[in-house]
Amino acid sequence: MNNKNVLSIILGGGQGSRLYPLTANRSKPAVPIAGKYRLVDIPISNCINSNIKRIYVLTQFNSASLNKHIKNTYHFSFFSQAFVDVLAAEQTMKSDKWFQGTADAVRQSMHHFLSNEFEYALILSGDQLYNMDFQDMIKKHKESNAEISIATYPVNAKDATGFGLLKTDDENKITSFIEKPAAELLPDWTSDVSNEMKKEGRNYLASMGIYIFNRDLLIKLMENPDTIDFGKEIIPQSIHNHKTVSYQYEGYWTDIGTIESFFEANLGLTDEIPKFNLYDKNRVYTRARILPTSKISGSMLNKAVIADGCLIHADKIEKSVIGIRSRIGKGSVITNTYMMGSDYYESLEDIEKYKIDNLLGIGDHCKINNCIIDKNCRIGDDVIINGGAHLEDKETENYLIKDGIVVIKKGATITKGTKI
Ligand code: ADQ
Ligand code: ADP
Repeated sequence: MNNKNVLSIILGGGQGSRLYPLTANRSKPAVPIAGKYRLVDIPISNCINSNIKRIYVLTQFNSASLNKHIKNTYHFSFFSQAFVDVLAAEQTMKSDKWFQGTADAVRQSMHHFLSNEFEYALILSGDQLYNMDFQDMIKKHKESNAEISIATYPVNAKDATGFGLLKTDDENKITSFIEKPAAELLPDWTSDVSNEMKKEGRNYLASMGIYIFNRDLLIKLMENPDTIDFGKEIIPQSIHNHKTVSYQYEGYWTDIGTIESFFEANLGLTDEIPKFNLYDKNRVYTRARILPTSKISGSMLNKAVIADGCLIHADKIEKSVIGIRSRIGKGSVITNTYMMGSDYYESLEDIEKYKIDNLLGIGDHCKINNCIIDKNCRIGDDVIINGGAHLEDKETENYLIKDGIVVIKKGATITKGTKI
């Protein structure tokens, strides 16, 4: 049964500047993660696993890859009312501007949402890694007669300044809220969290940017064109006039909006027991590509996550995620690296015919460490890339260094013998 009460709205991304250069030519929801998925597969899969199957994805720019991915992945029966639709910022008679912020994105798309029957709008962020049962949140929302619910997560002082923080009364009603407070304000924002959280120093209740709004209230709040963001305006302005409750979540949840957090979240999948578990009864959906199995020769693999269709001859792959159709040559050593893989194979005939020097993938005798390699890159033989704190932030035509992580841009060629 489709849940007719709930409509899901995924905030797929603003300009995605913090994930640049991964977002140079694609919208944030289309960024590849975990070797074979796209960022947007996470919130969509959480919705489907929670039996919420009417989903809009709002995005600031319309990338062909996002549309193609959604179209090729989420097929629902002709007889069902389920859908996943991408709404990109569009010019209309009323508005000729891009989405100014999260609330503005929802406002500009309200006419699409209102053509559906729903009681509750579930608003989600598109750049988070987690596995959550939204039905439980909706149940608590109804039981508490709330007009707004916010999912919350205890965080430590280091992380607290990057989030909206809130305080609640004994009945989980939110009594105060501040968006990304300065560090000196933190002492005023501690909450009475469980002993386990206290032990970890996670004394602040952060908004996860996951909201439930009652339909009528959402319509009313969207009437004011001066409110641009949920965190900056809508939530702080609403908590005193509309019952807003906290739904405290204690599972694994992480924001993957920056290169550093994106890198860590991907490499985290190589842990013996990853915090985000893909080997679970709740599936993460993605496009079924019908690729051959991976073929590996002479390699020592340790904590390696290897997607479908790879051809690997490396000496060693350690603590790395290797994406679909990756090719890695003989004698290469790959550590702490997320290689996204390729969109296609290069045929032996083409290599011969066009005398291709730098083949798709990683060549022979390379050493790659602390690196993100976007799709369709060509890394020649004997290349050494050693990311780490010793490297300064920098950008060239082919790569960018951010927080010690070397990001090779999509389709870049790093010629034989290069050292970074
Ligand atoms: P941030 O994540 O910093 O804080 P924001 O940049 O507004 O907030 O992004 C929220 C989500 O909306 C992200 O998935 C982002 O990609 C997307 N988004 C941003 N602008 C958009 C636009 N114009 N169109 C479509 N999508 C857009 C928010 C809350 C905090 C909370 C954190 C939790 O404001 O209170 O603590 O989320 O991560
Ligand atoms: P991104 O992952 O960067 O968002 P897209 O999804 O737009 O990229 O591109 C992936 C698609 O592009 C694949 O389905 C693949 O068929 C096609 N493609 C890209 N480059 C080539 C190429 N050089 N030869 C053949 N197909 C290609």
